[in-house]
Amino acid sequence: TPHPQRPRLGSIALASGAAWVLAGNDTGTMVTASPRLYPHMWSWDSAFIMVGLAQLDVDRACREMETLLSGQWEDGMIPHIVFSDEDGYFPGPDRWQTAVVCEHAPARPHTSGICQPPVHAIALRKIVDAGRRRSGADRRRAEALLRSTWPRLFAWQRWLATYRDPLGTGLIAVTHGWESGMDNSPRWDSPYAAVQPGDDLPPYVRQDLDKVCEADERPTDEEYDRYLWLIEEMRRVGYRADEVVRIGSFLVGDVFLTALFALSCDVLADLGEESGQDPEKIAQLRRWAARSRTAVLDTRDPETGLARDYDMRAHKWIAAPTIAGFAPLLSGGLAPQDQAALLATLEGPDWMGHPDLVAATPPTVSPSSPQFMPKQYWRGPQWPVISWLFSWAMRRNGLHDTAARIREETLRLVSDGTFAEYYHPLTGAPLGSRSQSWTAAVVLDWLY
Ligand code: 9WN
Repeated sequence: TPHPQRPRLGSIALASGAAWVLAGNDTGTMVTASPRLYPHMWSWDSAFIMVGLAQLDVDRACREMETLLSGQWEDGMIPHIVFSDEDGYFPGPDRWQTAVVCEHAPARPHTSGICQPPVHAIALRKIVDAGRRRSGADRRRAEALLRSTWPRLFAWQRWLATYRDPLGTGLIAVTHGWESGMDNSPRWDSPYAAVQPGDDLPPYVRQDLDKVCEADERPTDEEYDRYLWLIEEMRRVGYRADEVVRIGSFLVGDVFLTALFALSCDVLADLGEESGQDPEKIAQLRRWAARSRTAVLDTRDPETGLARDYDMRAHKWIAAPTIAGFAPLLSGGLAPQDQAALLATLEGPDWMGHPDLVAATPPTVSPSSPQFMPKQYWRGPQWPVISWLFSWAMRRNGLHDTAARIREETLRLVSDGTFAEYYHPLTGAPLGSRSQSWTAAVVLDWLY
């Protein structure tokens, strides 16, 4: 192998290391996204964390869901951050001021005012399955969580369908790059280029840079000005969902989030059928799933077959060579020959099969592209959690071989035991935060 110097832990050491990471980041009510860089609960992180916790302790996984939903807004939105009482992350509650300016936001816990990808139905699925595999108290706890949580997750999917489908096609829009979870992906370069921070952007001090090894693993100051400006725009309209979509400088149909929306609608509909929920709501979820699945397929570039985001402000397609191009493999519905072609692209020499990769797992940007930056956050590194998501959805869609390969290769990548946020695809070096909870969580799921 080209990198024999990389340390490697066996499965048992790796699983116990992962359990230690989750225990170490647990405040009692929430497992923070990471110890220093992210001392709060992030929406989509928490879902993956629940997937890991479900393998260790069903009751603890249920409590994580309850903590997340204690921050749900009255209109149904699950906010992208539920804040702990820790300091050390900017922007914090003082900057967001959601409870001050928005009637839908809870007074406590403090929350941010934007959302993140809807992967929570997957977490509920995992908790219910873990509870059912065990017996007695665990099973009852998980079934009770299913009953209490299902209507809340339905309201969350409905919020996205109601406020975030401005074209009415099922292509779900984000109003901030943070909502996509892939903050500085090249996907957002052109829409961000059109965002002009106002002279009246209140001053601020970043707190993230001293918590990673090197500043160039994180977004730039110019990017941060735009991130903060969009929040300022939203704060000024009281985070009203319709107003944000109407006035915000950033409005992009996010094909990756749309695929996850479709997938989650179906997963939630399945759980609804199993637990006797309102048939009309279940049918509604199936309709949303079908419409958004089609919307994902309709974004495909006729030449490459890759799915694309759509800039709803500039009225143009965004063709960046990123992992989001493979969104149809998450939401399904491809014709057999199209599915085979997209899989061949993913496994081919521009992506997982690129000869310089240490581990054959999907990088966030194609290493063959001039935009590829191997150390920079969402501009090239491999993110174990994204690999898990593809692997899980592919198994669900019957793509077992690729799913198994991604699992095996990602486990090899993370066997250094640092549980890093992301990894350098050409050296395997850990990057960003260490002891990142969602990395540990997905490793646990894979090893159980
Ligand atoms: C902003 C917590 C989050 C992840 C995102 C990742 C990063 C935050 C940041 O960390 O975003 O939300 O400060 O960079 O991009 O996907 O949920 O792990």
